Amino acid sequence: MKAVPGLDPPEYVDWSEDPELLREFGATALEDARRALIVEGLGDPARLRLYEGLVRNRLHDLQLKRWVRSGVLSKAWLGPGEEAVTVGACHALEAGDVVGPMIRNIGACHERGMSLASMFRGALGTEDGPARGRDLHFGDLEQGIVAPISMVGSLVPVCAGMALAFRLRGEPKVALTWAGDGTTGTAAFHEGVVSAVALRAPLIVVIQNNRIALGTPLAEGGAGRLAQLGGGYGISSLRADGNNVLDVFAATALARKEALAASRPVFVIADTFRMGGHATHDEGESRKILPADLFVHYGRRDPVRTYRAFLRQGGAGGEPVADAVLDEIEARVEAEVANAEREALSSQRTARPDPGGAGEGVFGP
Ligand SMILES: Cc1ncc(C[n+]2csc(CCOP(=O)(O)OP(=O)(O)O)c2C)c(N)n1
Ligand SMILES: [Mg+2]
Repeated sequence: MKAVPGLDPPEYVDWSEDPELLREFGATALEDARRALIVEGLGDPARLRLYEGLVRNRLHDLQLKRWVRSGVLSKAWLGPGEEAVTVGACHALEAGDVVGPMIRNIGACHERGMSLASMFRGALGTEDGPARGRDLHFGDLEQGIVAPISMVGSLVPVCAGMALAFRLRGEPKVALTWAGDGTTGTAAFHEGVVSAVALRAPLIVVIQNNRIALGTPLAEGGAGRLAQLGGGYGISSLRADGNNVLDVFAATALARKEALAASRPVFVIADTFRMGGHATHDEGESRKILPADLFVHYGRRDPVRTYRAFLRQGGAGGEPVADAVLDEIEARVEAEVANAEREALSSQRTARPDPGGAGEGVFGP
């Protein structure tokens, strides 16, 4: 896909296909026999839907960044380089499952059914947006999307409760939430996982290790600690390459099976890297804090471009996909983003929130 200099990380602007990395991508997806069965059994339409989801997630974020640059928004929380962790996990779920995305997983909203226009209205805080202009933490419970909670870790007990409800009602559904590497240190994360174990709730927690929490890099050896985390709770941890959408998909599909069959939570530990900042305001700081070679390493493994190149080449049970097919997907999503942008900007002009209604729908002591 086309890179946008100044908006995309420089590593994506300079990106070129590397046969060795494509070989590595296919080998990772097939390394585990059970995952290989899932990946090889994915039909071409499902493989292309994964690509479409990655492109939509990337272009959604680029649109928000454009708005920051042009002064429409003051700040945006984006996830360049981490899209496969969201898209791969969402696509492994079934209808009726619920998701609890955090800011880095906003792609879960569109991949689970929200329109981009609604999401952009949410970002612009319009009265006709999902939070009616109150907050940018939005979801849509009718579509099984729990709005993010600002306090990190708090979605783990919430989703544990939802998973418990599914088990008590005898419904074969799971709740899935994401927790960053930093979030795994919170009391809420621990309480949520311990409750899910004790109450036998079919919960999936995707631990999204992007190696940093705000401005604090994951300590040396931290990835090893995360990989061991499940052992402490007596539950499985399925490690996944967070830049490989097929691997995240297959690991999550296995986690879903286990969570339902054994009525217990399962971790998927996805290793990836934050190519941007915590938000748009500290991208430069990130480049100072984190070693430059990490940006080079993960930049070469852009989850969107690498997957596109892998699809073109064919492998892991898939036929080679023509450039025209992939270009058409990108053009369709670009048009979707452009239409959604127009609709949301129009709402910004015509549907400003009424300050008099600020207290409506707010619950508190
Ligand atoms: C309980 C709580 N403490 C602190 C914060 C401020 N804060 C917001 S995001 C963040 C870092 C989270 O890091 P991580 O879990 O690794 O997720 P990432 O941002 O890397 O995706 C912090 C400290 C918060 N929102 N909630
Ligand atoms: Mg992190």
